[in-house]
Amino acid sequence: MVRAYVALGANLGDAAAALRQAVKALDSLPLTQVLQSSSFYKTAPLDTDSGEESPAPGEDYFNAVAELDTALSAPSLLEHLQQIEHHAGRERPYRNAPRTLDLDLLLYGSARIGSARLTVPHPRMAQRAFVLVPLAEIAPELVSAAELAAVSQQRIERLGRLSEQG
Ligand code: A4P
Ligand code: MG
Repeated sequence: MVRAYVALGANLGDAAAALRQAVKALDSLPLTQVLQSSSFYKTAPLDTDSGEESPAPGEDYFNAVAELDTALSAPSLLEHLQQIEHHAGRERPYRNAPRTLDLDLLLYGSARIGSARLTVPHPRMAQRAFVLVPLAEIAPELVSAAELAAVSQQRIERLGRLSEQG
């Protein structure tokens, strides 16, 4: 089994429901179980190329992070994540477009992967409060105080635990 972390994001439709559904779908993947998931967070949409808050159109995001144990390979896990996105009605009209569900593989054990389809650790995770704050909630040993301080200007508001969401 490999310990993996998946970032969940949504800012179209009922985003909270999309995240709740996604955690269930992750837990239903073959050879995989969700050990814990973070609170939901309401976050300002970021243009992640610049790391600045984006003026681009779009609602606030709901974000969370889930911790998994999986015996799937990393490429297979990515494929399953994309299937879950697809089932949630994800369309990709353009980069950083609003989305019903985005699932990013943050960490896959201690693996370093740099293939055409998959980069792990996720290359932009260190610039994103919407990843680091929920990750630190469930795996504090993985996020340093310096990393959190570096993204402290980004707007992020903690909502309830998953189990408390409607
Ligand atoms: N890919 C490579 N590595 C990975 C990985 N570790 N996990 C490839 C997931 N996918 C990975 O992703 C494009 C391609 O990345 C995939 O085909 C896969 O092979 P995508 O999900 O199709 O497209 P995207 O999400 O629009 O692009 P990208 O680069 O994933 O965007 P980001 O970086 O995910 O940013 N603001 C807030 N507040 N909250 C958010 O959740 N999300 C984004 C999207 C922008 N701003 C946001 C948020
Ligand atoms: Mg993505």
